[in-house]
Amino acid sequence: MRVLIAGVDGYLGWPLALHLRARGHEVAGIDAYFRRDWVAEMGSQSASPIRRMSERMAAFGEHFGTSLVFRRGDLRDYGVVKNMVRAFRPDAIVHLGEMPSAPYSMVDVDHCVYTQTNNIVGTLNILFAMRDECPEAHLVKLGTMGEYGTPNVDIPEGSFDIEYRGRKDRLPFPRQAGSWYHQTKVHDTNNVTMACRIWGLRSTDIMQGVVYGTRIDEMADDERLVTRFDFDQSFGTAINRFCAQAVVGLPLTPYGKGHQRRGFLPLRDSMQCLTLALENPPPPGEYRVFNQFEDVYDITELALAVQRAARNLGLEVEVRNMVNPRLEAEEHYYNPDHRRLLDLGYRPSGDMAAELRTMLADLLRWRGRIQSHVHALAPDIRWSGSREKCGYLP
Ligand code: USQ
Repeated sequence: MRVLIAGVDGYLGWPLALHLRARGHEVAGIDAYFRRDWVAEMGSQSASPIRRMSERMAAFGEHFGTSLVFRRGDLRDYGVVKNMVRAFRPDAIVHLGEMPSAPYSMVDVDHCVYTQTNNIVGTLNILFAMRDECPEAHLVKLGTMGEYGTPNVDIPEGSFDIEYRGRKDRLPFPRQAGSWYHQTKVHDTNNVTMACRIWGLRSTDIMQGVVYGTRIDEMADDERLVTRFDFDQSFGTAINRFCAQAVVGLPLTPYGKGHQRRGFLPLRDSMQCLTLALENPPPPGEYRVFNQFEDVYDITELALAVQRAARNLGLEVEVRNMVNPRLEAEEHYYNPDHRRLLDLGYRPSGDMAAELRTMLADLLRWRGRIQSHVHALAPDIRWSGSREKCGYLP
């Protein structure tokens, strides 16, 4: 299969290129390196020493005996997207090329508008390029579990059956995003759904939980193939930040009450699921949704799991709750369905403790890179609008 990855320089895009190539697929990628710039804007860097794309490509060629087709380009430019699609003629496009941080989108009006423009326009350009150049192709689009928010009822996979005044239908489950970033994914969902309905495109929308981990088997022990690992207040997820805090000896910081719940899955399982979606496309005209995560954890449980894994490596760290810079429910019901990928053959690797050990061991090697940007761990982007460092709670 010929697969075009939009956002191939990112945390998921790069390992996906390796994973698909190892399974014999032909892979092309497009990226404008914006993630590197956004993280630099946050005063940080990837803890893992990711290489320039030219070095990544050289290593890719050595490992797989064939080069990665790569183009540097901005998805907001329709000409760039259309030309890439026309030249490569993909059977599938995996769209990972969006600005993925909730805090970054909440900084101010400029960051909100930038996030919405970047994400929504990029997706629209891909949809139009598909209509005009490859209408048979399958769009695998990265959504987020955060589209659903934290409703007080069970969350189905995308849609639910409803009966109202004696009539029945299947309707999209209400989306209640909690950040301008998550809201872009809701808008994308609406746009992709319509493109499938009116143009007969096919798409899988992946409502993915928080992905964690530093490696997949295809990286072997070649550091040139490593993927990025962010820990700053915007691009570091809670699990990444806890691991980074542990290796530099800072307290782990659940925000507020610390009972926010999220679905998690390891990087290697995210690769497995994206591949299952690609290799089992829906028929033309179908828009389908997969909720993609393995286990649900409360943020405090997560901090305690990182604390235990760190202790096993001889690192003693405290867990100290911090003032919450976000406006969100700090204690809530959370029970999403996730059957469809399991039905397709997804086998969860399921061992968070083992994955945390590997992450912490990798981060210990890269400790100097975290230490030199340790200030980036302290949150000050308040969702109410101010910019004031958050202290620990008593
Ligand atoms: N949190 C802490 N302490 C920290 C950092 C975060 O308690 O030091 C809390 C946050 O307040 C939040 C929860 O942890 O309640 C999760 O935050 P996160 O930054 O780990 O994840 P989130 O903002 O939800 O976004 C991440 C990815 C995003 C993806 C999403 C999937 O950055 O791209 O869409 O996870 S999901 O969470 O399922 O919506």
